[in-house]
Amino acid sequence: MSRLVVVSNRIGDPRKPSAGGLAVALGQALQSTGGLWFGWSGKVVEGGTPGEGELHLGHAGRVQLATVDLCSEDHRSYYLGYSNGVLWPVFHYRLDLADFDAGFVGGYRRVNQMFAHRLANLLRPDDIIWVHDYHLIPLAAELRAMGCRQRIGFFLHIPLPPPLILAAIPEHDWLMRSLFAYDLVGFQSQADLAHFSRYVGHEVAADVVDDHTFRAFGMTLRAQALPIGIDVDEFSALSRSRESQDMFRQMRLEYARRRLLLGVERLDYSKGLPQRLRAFRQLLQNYPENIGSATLIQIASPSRESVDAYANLRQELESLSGAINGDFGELDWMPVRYIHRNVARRRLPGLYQAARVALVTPLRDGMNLVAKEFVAVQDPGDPGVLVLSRFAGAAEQLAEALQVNPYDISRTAETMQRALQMTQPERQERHQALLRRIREQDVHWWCQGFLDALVGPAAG
Ligand code: ADQ
Repeated sequence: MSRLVVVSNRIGDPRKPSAGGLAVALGQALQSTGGLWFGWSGKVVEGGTPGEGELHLGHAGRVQLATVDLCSEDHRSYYLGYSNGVLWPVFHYRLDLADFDAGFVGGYRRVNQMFAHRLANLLRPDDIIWVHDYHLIPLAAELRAMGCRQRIGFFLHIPLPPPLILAAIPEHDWLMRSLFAYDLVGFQSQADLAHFSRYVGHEVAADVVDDHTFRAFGMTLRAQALPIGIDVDEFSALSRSRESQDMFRQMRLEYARRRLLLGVERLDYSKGLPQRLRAFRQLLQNYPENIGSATLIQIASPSRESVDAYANLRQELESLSGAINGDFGELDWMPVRYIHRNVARRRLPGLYQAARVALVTPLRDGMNLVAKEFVAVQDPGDPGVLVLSRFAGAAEQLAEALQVNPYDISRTAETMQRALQMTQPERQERHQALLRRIREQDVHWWCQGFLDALVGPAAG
């Protein structure tokens, strides 16, 4: 059996429960082949030389770990600058937030070259290489330039926007050309795949052989939509942990007379948080029976705080939630609990179980795993309701959720009300259908599906 090599910006220790379903699934795939996981160590070396990160080798069980440090300049330009200040906003349709002229692309290219050099020395001829996400788009092209002939696949965890949005990136042609160095490119949704097909058809005049096969620059690429899932059993097991059950009991006690609506995400402008708070305000205004009862718990964990757009968003959320509490709160009831902290992964299931409604209303999201985690741990006899943005990748799979356009504040408020009032039989029926799909298309299905497509017959 060939060895699997996973490359991602950050690597997780697959043995730790805090690692999450993706790390667990990749960890299992890596364990079975005695594989290698390569990525940034998470360490930033002040004043080091750009493009010269130290390599560290270690082990997690049978998995070999190889990590590289970044110097502060590479961290600034590759990670904060190009990955999170250009690619992240544009791929989430936010051209207004992209910082195109700061010259970050040099650092992005340099770090990809450095990763390729460090990795190439560790590769064996029959390795299968799986590269993850927008930080590493040009990695395969760099590896190929160094003579690597292994099969290389790429999975984009965030959305791919329509061609004219993508084309606003000054280096879009270089980025998209780099994708052709992969044998297989995976997207989260059919919509992303359709954008890719249109882009390469128009901008590159690629030969679109069929829905999944594209020829350009003398290379052939397969592209596929393969929605990422969660590890349902692992997450359900977590819901039986003491920490999770303590959390559930605490919440039930504290909010015994309330109906909880819950939002959980990283604090990010793609997640639609200001719109969600405005819709919640309208819920209280338009349906006053919720006053004294409906409580929104909004967890928004700190993320990329040194990027300006994130600091502004934090202020906006504090002011919106403060205003709702000031206008509607009572001595014994605060409508919004806004918490700018991480929740330990072991406690999350208990929080999901205590909520009557989950609000997953991003303006744009590659997939959104919170939606799936919420469904996975509901009590099938008395489940909560998922309110889901039609602009999350998960919306293609989760048709039985109550879907909303998060920009439409009053309809979102109406849908929150509908979710709060939904009868038990309707909740059960929707939940059953959602859970079935989440189980069928879980993270192991996703992982195996990608690897089968990657090692399948050569694209030609
Ligand atoms: P993210 O944007 O980080 O990931 P998401 O899929 O919602 O988003 O969450 C990933 C994990 O983080 C989940 O397991 C969730 O439980 C956890 N998490 C989120 N907020 C948390 C919080 N405040 N406290 C504790 N845990 C929290 C990117 C893409 C997504 C895509 C994933 C996987 O942006 O669209 O679903 O990758 O491909």
